Amino acid sequence: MVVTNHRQLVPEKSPFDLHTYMSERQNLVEAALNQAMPLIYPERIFESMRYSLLAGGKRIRPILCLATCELAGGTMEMAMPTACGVEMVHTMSLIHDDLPSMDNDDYRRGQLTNHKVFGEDIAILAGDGLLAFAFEHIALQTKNVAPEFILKVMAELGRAAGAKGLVGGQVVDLECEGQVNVSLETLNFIHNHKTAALLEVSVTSGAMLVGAPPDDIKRLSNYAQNIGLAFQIVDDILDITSTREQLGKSVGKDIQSCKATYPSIWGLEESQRRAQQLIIDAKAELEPFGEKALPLMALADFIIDRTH
Ligand code: GRG
Repeated sequence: MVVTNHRQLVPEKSPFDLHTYMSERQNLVEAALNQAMPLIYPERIFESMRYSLLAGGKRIRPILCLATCELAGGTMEMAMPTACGVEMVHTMSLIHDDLPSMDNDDYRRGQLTNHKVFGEDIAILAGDGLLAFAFEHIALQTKNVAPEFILKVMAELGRAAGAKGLVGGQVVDLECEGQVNVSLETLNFIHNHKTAALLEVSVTSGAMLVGAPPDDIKRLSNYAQNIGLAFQIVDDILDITSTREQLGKSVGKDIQSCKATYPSIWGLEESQRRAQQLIIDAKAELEPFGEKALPLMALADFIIDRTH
């Protein structure tokens, strides 16, 4: 723990070259996604799915999945189809989130949103296509992993994506639109489901593929829930403090639409402090894993240090 002049608590940083680690894995994930989704007939839908899937993005979810598989004694090859699967589900959720009937956004990942380029009908179908393909890809392409572990991962991903996860969080978010006095409990429900659920399965699935013991999965799950909430708090902060060029998507929408966010409840400084505390708590869960957890420690730091 580092105490600054302002007596703020700042999580201790890990001695790890995260930049190199992330860019190596980002390149591997890009190549795997590109190969998984070739441009075939009917080209229009594959073009639309590839447009969003290969538009960059930080690839934090697949990188977490690869990291926990290695931590648990597996290889990146074993986890790559699942890593691609979680990124496909994430990308489809962004496409649908941006639709006029949802957030109605024009920019995502530094380019026009899917429906702006391909039309709403194709954008909905691109999301559907990516969601279905994520499961097909995990089932068919995962190698050297026991079938029961693959099945468990697919079940957990289905749960995280559906009404007990992202879909449920999105529904409550839509219900709260335009409402003043959204409670902290409701805000936490929204983000535990909309944001943390997919981060959680990204983290736990890597370890599940090698049959990690329940205690380890529990610790990883606690780590993921903490970084998941911190991730959303930072997202809310960046919507206020960042620019469209930096984020690659529209900014300032939360304030314009009077949306309940963590900074609207706690203020910016307290939101920052709470995000930092969540990162400290997340890293504490990893202590029993020792050196093996260095990448996950550094990824937790990245979540609050990120500028986009
Ligand atoms: C999953 C079946 C299914 C439907 C989708 C629309 C919807 C239901 C849910 C919305 C989920 C959503 C968009 C949550 C926000 C999560 C979030 C913080 C996204 C930003 O993630 P980053 O910063 O983005 O990792 P990049 O572009 O870097 O990947």
